[in-house]
Amino acid sequence: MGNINAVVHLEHLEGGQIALIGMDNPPVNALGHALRSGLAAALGQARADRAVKAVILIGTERAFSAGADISEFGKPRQAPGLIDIIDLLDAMEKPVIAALSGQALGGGCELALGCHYRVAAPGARIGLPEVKLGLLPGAGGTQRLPRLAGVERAVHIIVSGDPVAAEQALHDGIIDAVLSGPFRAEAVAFARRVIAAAKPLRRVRDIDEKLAPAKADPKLIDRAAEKLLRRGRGLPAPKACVEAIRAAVSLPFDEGQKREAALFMELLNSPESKAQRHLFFAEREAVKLPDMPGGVKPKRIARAVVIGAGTMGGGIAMSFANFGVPVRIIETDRAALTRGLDRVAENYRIAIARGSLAAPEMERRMALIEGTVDFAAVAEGDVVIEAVFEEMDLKQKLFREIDRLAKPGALLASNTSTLDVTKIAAVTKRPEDVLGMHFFSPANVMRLLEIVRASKTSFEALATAIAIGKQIGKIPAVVGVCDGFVGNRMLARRTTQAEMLLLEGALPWDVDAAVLAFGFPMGPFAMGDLAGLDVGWRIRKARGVKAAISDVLCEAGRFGQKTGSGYYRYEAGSRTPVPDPEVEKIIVETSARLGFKRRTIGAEEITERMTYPMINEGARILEERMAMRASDIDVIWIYGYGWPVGRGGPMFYADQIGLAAIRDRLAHYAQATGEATLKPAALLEKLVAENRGFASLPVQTIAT
Ligand code: 3H9
Repeated sequence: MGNINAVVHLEHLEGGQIALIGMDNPPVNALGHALRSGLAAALGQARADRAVKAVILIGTERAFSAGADISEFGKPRQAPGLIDIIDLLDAMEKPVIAALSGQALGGGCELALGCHYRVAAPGARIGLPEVKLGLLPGAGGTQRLPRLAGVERAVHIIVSGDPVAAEQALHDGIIDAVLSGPFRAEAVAFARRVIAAAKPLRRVRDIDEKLAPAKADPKLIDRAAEKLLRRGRGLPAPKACVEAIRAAVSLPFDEGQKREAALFMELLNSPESKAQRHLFFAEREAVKLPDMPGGVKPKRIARAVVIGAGTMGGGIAMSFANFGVPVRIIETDRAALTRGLDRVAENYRIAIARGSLAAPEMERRMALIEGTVDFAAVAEGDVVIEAVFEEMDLKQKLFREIDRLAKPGALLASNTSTLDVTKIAAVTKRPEDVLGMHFFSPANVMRLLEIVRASKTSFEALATAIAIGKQIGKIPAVVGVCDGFVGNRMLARRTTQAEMLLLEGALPWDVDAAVLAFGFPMGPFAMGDLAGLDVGWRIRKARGVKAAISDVLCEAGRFGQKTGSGYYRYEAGSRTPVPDPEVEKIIVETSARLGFKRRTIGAEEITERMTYPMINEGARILEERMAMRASDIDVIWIYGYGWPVGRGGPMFYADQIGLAAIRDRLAHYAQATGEATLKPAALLEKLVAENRGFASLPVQTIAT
């Protein structure tokens, strides 16, 4: 309990010369109202106390502060605001030292920039990640950081949103020292030195030297931002960040700060930021199981085993190695193993060539990946992940072997994307240790990890899978056992509609253009060509299902990029899809053969049919309790399938559009096409009748 209020305390040290203001608002010192008013009161006392010669502002080991309290955005503002506190710091007549440990992010970093000195513990992370919430640093960050780090570095830090380590921050001029040793005592010693030196106060707002290069060369900002803006894929926040930094260069400090505040308010009210803030919390919710008993702890994972050195197995192995976890890949024959390991090495070499990986780092990672053809190596894994061909018999056979060899208590996971994990678990004597860990291709890049809870999976196994996901930089979401789980099950609805649109009158490039315009990085047909059309063709043949156009293309040997033609054609050595009159001919003929009367289909209809049927399936998934919350589905589509972040995921998007409108359009398309899956789901009907959205649904347990 603090002595100023519940989250702030004030201590007098060194005979009263040093006032230490401590922030303790668990878990990460978000700057909510209590913390802000506590700080205002503590600063007021320190200012009034004549004995005080210097002030230290300090947080906890975990966080100096993770910034403004995101859950307060969109609610009425309560004074004092963060800018008021930073103004108080800035105007103090005695030196204020920010002592940064753990995370100093967003408003937390801005608080520190408002102080006269900044010192950090080794390993502290300092940054302005607001752009990832669709915002910009709105409490002076865009004005002060360029004054300390220079415009180029500031553009990089603010527009990427990626934090820097304390050592880098020192190099950039953002902080004054990295203190090793007991942090609090060292910070006090630093304050003593500041008092002894009695130098005039150095306010960041008054520093101008580092702005000079950008003042002399107005294009410098644009050059620094160019690449980062391309990565921002048209979102408004990255552009606004650049505009605010431009204001730091071209306007006096106070004017620049006004410009920053205006841009911040615009972003705060934008639909994109609302969506991105929704995702911030959704990501964290997706791993919370309402029925998880208290005290369940994940097991420690020191070594992983991956079975299968195909594209998936190799990518999964890389995911472990990338985060320092030793991993064994098991293959049945040496040639396949060598091919798999070569592919892994090639992927790393591409990363080096692109400049995203340092050469020694590749060596370190490759050294963590060890291949073998000896199945007995299964015994080494704390987690064993099977990534072989999608065939139930094969997987069951493997799991019998894994059960025989794996160490007691090891987590046993299948990377299946479609098969019933409960049936796989049933062949072992330890179904409680078995679950699905569904990675997305390319597994070393895609962040989504669907964790499939089978009927007997234990809570400990689930907690361990979630912890592994976090350990290797993934975004885990727990789902139930059903065909295609959550992501692929919804994707299948879109695929059906895409094919229907071709039969009814659209062409692949019309559909892809509408999906691109919606914000996806790729349309379904270009995506199909990239993945290879033969994969789905083979699965359909095995299941006795048909897809009129895709089947005809495959029969003609058009498997996509790998054969130089699919829904599009490709020039030799190029990955650029080129519309192909040959495909148009095939489509028109197939439509006619099947008795369709082709019509012009507008972009609006295409967009609706590429999104609403997925939302409908999402509603069925919730009805069947295959997902715990609507927001989990959003997380899956954002991180696994490239749903545009600015639209917050399919279920969030549905709530923004209004469920009644979606229900009506689905009912219309169901009637017009006769397609049964377009019929509005019962849950959708119920929510419309009750005038509610998906966000109003309470969290539920996964049905097992
Ligand atoms: C800002 O500062 C705007 C200003 O420029 C201008 C204002 C005028 N607020 O991630 P974790 C919660 S915008 C509210 O699991 P980790 C989080 O939801 C802000 N809550 O831990 C979770 O709750 P729960 C700019 C927050 O160790 C719990 O804390 N700042 C906030 O893996 C633990 O979080 C950012 O964007 C917050 N600011 O990672 C930083 N931060 O336990 C956002 C966290 O109920 N935060 N929570 O699920 C992060 O990036 C990570 O949380 C952090 C810790 C790296 C700090």
